Amino acid sequence: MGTVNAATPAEAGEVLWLLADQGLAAAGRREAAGLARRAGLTDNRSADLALAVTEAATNLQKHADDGALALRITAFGDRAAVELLALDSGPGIADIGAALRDGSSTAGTLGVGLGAIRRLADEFAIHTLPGRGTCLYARFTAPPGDAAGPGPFSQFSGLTRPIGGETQCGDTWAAREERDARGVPHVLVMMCDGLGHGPLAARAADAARTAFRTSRASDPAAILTDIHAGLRSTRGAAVAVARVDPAARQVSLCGVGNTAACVLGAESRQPLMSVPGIVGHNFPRLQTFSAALPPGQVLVLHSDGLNSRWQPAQFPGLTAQAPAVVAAQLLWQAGTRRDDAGVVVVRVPS
Ligand SMILES: [Mn+2]
Repeated sequence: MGTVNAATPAEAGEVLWLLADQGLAAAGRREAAGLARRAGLTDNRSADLALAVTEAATNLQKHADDGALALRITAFGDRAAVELLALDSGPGIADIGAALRDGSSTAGTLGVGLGAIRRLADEFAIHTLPGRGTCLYARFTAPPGDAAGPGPFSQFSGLTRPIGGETQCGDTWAAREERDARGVPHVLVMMCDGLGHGPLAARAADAARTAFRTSRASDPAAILTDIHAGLRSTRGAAVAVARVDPAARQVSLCGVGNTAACVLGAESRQPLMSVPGIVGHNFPRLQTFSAALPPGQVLVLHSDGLNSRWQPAQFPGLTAQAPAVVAAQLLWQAGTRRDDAGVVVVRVPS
């Protein structure tokens, strides 16, 4: 079954993590301006992004016990965007509707507030957990046009964060939508945890992304076999590859080593198992597991930098959110800073 169209790939890129401290707004604006230039945002959109970063940073400093901004460029084909995530372990927002109303700045002084961030961004989302924190997401898309609403940006996304003290991350993800010879679409997704951390783990992660990108296979076990070949000269990794068939609402996953995967519902978590081994070095007999992907549920793959004891009931409303928000909230709430952490999420349009 030949692949005729490998459209809409997406990969983990560099994520700029900025921890909340006194200089957060200025540092955030400086990094955002650099990303806006590289992504090709117009001057007006770059200014809008700077305003959003300022407000998000001020919110974190005033209200959060612990918080961070994450900024990155996301590209799908010829479309690029700058994405802003603001994550915190603060009290949460009791009344999001009120917080989003014009003029109700949570920062008190700027007078722009969350409502302004929502108005400025091409895409905006917020997910709050009372007593535990808030995840805010805003996307600023470069010309030829904004990509708001349904489209590749809403189908899959992920997030990585390096272990404390490192800038390079050994955890990575990649995803793409393909069509088979009859034009039927499916989504392929990879989660990779390079052994250890630091530059050598990041090198294994790079090799896994390259092998995933260049593999012509469309079956998880065959793609994983290609990744194994691509990782031979690296220190190796735990890798899982999944295929989502939207029409059949079916997921199949083939994984080697310690990554986690599940179909996540509002109150359910259906695990998909990996087998022990090290991709690139100690390649076991592969096994592929399948599960249904019911409407309203999402596929989640994550590294062992997230505590596997998280429960769906701890995240009310999360499965209704965009994949970028699901990934970010899970990483922030269940991730450890003592290891690289990575999450990737696939949502099938209902
Ligand atoms: Mn790890």
